[in-house]
Amino acid sequence: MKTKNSPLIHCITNPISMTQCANTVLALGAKPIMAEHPGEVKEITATAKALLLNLGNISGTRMEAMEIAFGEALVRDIPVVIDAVGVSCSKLRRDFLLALLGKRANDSCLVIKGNYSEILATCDESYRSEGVDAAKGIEREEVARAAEELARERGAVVLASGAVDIVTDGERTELVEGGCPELAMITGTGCMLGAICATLLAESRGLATVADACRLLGTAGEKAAKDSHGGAGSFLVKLMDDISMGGEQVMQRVTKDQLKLYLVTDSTGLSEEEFLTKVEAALQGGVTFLQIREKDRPTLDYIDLARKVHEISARYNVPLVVDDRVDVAMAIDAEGVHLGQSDMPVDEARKLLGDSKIIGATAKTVEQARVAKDMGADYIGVGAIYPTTTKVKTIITSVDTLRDICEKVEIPANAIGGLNKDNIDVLKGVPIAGICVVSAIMKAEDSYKATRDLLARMDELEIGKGNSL
Ligand code: TZP
Ligand code: MG
Repeated sequence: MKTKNSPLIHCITNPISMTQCANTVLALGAKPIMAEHPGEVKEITATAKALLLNLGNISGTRMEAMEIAFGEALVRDIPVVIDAVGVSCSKLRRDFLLALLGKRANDSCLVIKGNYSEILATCDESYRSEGVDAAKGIEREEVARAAEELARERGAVVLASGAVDIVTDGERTELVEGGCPELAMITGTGCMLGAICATLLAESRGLATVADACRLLGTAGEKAAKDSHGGAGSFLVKLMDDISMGGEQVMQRVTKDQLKLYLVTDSTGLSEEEFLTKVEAALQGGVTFLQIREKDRPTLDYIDLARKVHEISARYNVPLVVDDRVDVAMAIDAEGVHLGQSDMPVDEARKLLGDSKIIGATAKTVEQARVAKDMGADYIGVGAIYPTTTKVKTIITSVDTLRDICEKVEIPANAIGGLNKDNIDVLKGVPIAGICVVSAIMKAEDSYKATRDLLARMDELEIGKGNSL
């Protein structure tokens, strides 16, 4: 996720990783300023969209500057991330952190970040660890309890970073898995996480954004580890590459490219073997996204079939979502769900599924699409564009409405309904991410060929060329 409006991020941070933090802010499309002279920070913070205070390698000058900048951010309701580096090994830093927190009398946006030891030390004066790294063998549960208590007490979001990151506002706690040991191989990756948090918070406040920041660094780290073959130097270079070039990709639960040719399955009239063979042929042909849609199947059978489809789709690295049924999606750990207007509301589903799962929504108007997006949908299915022979309660949606949705709602939209290679020319020039089909592939004699033909026609017409918003 790149920032949209290049916000200015004021970072007062340690010199060890200052360049990395500045580059991280830049990589996300924002502007860093690392000012720390006590005589200028008030003025600088006043113009910033977020403030990062990192207690690493603290100095008297920076402490003074941080107090002034923090006061200014509180007055101006600017989001602040305090990275509690070293509070578990330094009484000076711990006392300073608590003094800072004591100055905050409003409910401004505040994130308190630390590794497991630092969060424990913030809560418990007697807790100590050696150096700035977290002690080994700390129970995650214990940290989660401390983080939740700290979040409630301070009215803040607390991020306890570790092998599993804990993000909590005291009411809700999200665990973010991912990342890799290589992130600890070089200095400053924790500081970079603080910089990512501050940057993203400049445009979107809240717990979900902090969790997104963790996910972004974790995913970029995993990719960098694969590409750098164990070298610490090249790991840092690759990590910066992934944050800058892949940032957008990393943050999205589903990319436009993945939505290009979206197959909604239908097992009607097919044996299980025929059905699975067809689905696999479509995947071989290049289907980029899969939805399992079974209307009349008992739950037990649905789960069984969905699990089999998921085993296949995983081999092709294609996301699988389940139509309507959040429970089935959870049971088989699918990549997400697709929800219609009379299904579970997107925000309720999000609570059950967590922040990492894809939620798609059906919309037939700009208003419906907007509501779905605001509730946390990742993409929209719009249709039916043409009358459909598939069993579904739907009405026709015009291409004009589809275009309107694409232009006005900032998540990818796909067209659906009666689409096949001979009639998708009406979609040329409409900024959709892709198309969804059932019959064009499921009812084809040769699903592999049908998929290839559809993709070829889409390329001819330049449909799904990543030109949607
Ligand atoms: N929603 C709107 S149209 C449709 C759904 C699920 C069915 C599309 O099927 P087909 O066979 O591609 O027309
Ligand atoms: Mg549905």
